[in-house]
Amino acid sequence: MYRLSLYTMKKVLLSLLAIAMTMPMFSQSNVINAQITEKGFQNPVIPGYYPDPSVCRVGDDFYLVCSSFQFFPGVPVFHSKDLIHWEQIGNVLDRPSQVDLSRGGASSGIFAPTIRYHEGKFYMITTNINVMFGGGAGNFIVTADNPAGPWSDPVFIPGVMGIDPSLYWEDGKLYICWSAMNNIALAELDPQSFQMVGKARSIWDGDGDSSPEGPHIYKKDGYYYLLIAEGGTEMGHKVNIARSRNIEGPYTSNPSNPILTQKRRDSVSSVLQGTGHPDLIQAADGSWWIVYLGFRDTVGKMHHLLGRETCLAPVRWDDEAWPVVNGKGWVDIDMSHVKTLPQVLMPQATNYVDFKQGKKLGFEWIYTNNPVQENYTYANNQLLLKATPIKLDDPNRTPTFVARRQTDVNCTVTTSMSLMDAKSGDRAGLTVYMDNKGHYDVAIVGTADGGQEIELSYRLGELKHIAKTVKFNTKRAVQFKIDVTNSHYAFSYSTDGKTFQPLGKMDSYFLSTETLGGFTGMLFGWFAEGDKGTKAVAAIDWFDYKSGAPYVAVPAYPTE
Ligand code: 6LW
Repeated sequence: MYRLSLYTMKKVLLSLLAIAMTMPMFSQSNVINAQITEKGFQNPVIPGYYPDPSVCRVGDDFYLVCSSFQFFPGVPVFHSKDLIHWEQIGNVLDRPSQVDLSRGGASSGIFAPTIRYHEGKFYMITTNINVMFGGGAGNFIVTADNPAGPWSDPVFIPGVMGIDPSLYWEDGKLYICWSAMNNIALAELDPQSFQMVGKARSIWDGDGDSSPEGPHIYKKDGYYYLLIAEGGTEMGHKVNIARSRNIEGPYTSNPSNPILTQKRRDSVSSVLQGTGHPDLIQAADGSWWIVYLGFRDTVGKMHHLLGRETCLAPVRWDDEAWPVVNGKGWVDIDMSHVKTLPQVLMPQATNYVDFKQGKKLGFEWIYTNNPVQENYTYANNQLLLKATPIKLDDPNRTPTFVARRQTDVNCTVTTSMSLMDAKSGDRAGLTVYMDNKGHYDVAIVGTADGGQEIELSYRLGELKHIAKTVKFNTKRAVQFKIDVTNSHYAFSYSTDGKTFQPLGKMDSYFLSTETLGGFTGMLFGWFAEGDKGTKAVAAIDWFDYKSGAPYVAVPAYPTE
């Protein structure tokens, strides 16, 4: 079902392509740390919904970008010295003038980006699916002198019909390759105007699996290597490679393809599945690495929650000059056997957020579509969220909603908030959010008698249900807590910040990507909504995200 829905989604998108052929961001920095091992590392290296990684290197510094879909700001940028520990240093698309997300629903918007460094400049190229749906040129380039930004406004490239564009420079020429549905296409771009020179040509169909996509071209020892993903971004995802002496082909498949797949006998029961969408990088010491996405089947029964996460593996070149991933063509969560680059730790993440002394939300906080910035203000050491009639459930619209990713399987989220000027129909709270069709909410709601209640509710597709209501007749702050394991989200509330009353727990299974579909992953955030004319304002005091015990994998095929 899930496979079908994603497949159908891509099909619809690509058929539309075929037809088309004829806020100021915030200052606080956020850091994500992979688990440190004396030797080696643990996958994912960037946990949580950070898919479709692309990486470039400048000296000893690596920069990586991920896709972001309907969320704003778009395309998070990370910095690392060792490919293991990454710090988010900004977002490429952090001004509404760079990205129109107004028309898209869940998993629309910004698809896979590529980041490259060329002669002193950074380039990021990606696809805005919303623009393509509108019949426009969806692929665009932005540039920057500093990967932390500011990045330029976009230059769109008409004639590039497809997704997952990538750039390659040689001898003053600039090439673009991309996934054009059933094949990989190549064209030359004018290096200044980024417009197409001549015609696009098909250079490789892949190895016969569905969805040849995510192409990148590299040159090594006289060969052009064309690295792609095939099989679709679900369980059958894999990495294939071909090469040619000529950039335009013909390309010859590696006889040992796929060079990465978890569909092997030894890896099919690993918790890490769906590995694909890769990018290769050579470190300054000459070693080769591959970044790729994978998802963790943590719910069991082949269901995952945290989205597709950024992973890493070492690469060597065999005697026939083909790359070998992790020595065996499959990967693990535990990569402690790997000899790494000298490890350089990044500062700890700022998981506790308050708004004292002018503090604001950091780079890692995201909104759906293009947010209305006036609905998010700071006053009296609080973040104020203005309720609007646009609901969390509404597709293609921007509700008052701001969230961060779930980055641990086990974690606890707590917040303190109050709701001011609430009437019946007004609602503000903390949500466990996959998308507008799937979320679990704990909220303060206004009542007809001018009072307030606490409400636990869910939306799962067409199912909407209020699971519990608790009388709550004070307008002081309430604390909401969510205790998270691989199997459940358990909700509780407190009025003194110490004693929490349980409200109920809900299964993670039903919020999983396999149940709801889509390309994103779980978020925790606040929302504020009401009926027409609402004057309600939610006031947030603080938010605390605490990582729990590291997840201990259960077999992907439970034996019970
Ligand atoms: C992306 C494609 C893919 O454009 O899924 O996993 C699409 N790979 O390459 C959305 O992430």
